[in-house]
Amino acid sequence: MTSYRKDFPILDQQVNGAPLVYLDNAATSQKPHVVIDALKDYYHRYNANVHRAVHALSDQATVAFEHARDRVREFVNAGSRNEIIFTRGTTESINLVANCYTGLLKPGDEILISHMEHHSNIVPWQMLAARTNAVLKACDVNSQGDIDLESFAELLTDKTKIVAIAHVSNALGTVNPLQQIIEQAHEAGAVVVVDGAQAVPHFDVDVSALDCDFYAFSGHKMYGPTGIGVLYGKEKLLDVLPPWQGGGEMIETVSINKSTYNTLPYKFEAGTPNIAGAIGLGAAIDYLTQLPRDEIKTSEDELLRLTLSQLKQIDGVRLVGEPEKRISVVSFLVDGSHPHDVGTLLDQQGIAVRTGHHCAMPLMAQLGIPGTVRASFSLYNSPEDVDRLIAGVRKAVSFI
Ligand code: C6P
Repeated sequence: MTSYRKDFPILDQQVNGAPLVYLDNAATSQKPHVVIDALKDYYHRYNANVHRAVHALSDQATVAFEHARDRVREFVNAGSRNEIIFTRGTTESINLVANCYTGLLKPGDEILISHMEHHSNIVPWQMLAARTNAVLKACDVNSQGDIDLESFAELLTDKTKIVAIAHVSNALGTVNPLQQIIEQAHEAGAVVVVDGAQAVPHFDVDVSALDCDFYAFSGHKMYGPTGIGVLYGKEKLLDVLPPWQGGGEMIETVSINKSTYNTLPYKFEAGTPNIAGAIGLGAAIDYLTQLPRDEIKTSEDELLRLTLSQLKQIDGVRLVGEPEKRISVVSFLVDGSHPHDVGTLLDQQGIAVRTGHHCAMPLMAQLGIPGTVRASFSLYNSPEDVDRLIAGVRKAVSFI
């Protein structure tokens, strides 16, 4: 297996006296040279605003920005570039949809989510429900960490107008049976919003094959910069949704009392966008798509298998969630200790993990725990990183 570690300059450093083992990839991934170079190149050579001027630099920036949109379209296999809206990230993408549906829901309509969702896929729907007097419902998650499909089917009714569901759980790594969920939701007449933040970094996503209505993701979890993300939406739905933010770029004409709006995708991109971020995201997609993704998935799965089997052998360690299908994310607890203490002891050994509720408090409540220690793997992690983690956990257990 090729090592991709050398592509990521930040990994070549010592933390607390030990070589860095970075296992917090679900929070944000590191950036390869090519992405850092793309950002630098934009600011060094052609920084200018997009779509607004006739001068050469603006033209060059616009071409690069729009090229990034084309790369995103190909990456998720959307039917049209009009369906790709640049946002700040998954959170903003979901907020965009939730805001735009304000005028389309009526009192008593229902929004269905799951207990597994990240707060970004809960709070915007609570706010939408409060604005419209719609009802927010959440299906159960079982103790394995899978969505309870019976509970989902029970809660899905002809009143359900929106189903919002994660493709992959950030806290447990569960890969949800999206195809089935989407088919059932469509039969009930609901649109489906997918939170794809944890999916796109790990496997190919085809929004056309999935037939989801909206798909949200962030650049920074898939080797791109922070502050840039994507909302994919079916063109026929985006066409009828009203814009959510007003300002430059999203308009066609403006008079003091009235404005007409730009065509897609610009109708949803008010103001100067994150130009460097979009260009950096395009570079991240170029980087990812030239790699053997299936091979990388197999190696990430092997790291997951190794970690699970070795953690199970440590007395006092309890794995949280054993979902049917999962990506390389492992949540666990150490008896008699708070996750933060374990995380701190690992950090002292140069191992970066995340601890806490992972912005999934309703999931933690369903599982009856306050939080977990979470190790999340990426394409640059290796079996040596697993060895370091296991040795680190053993040491932490011996201290506690
Ligand atoms: N999860 C984690 O450590 P933003 O912040 O907009 O890029 O992504 C929000 C988000 C939405 N959905 C899921 C499934 C996510 O995992 C995240 C971000 C990070 O798990 C930070 S809380």
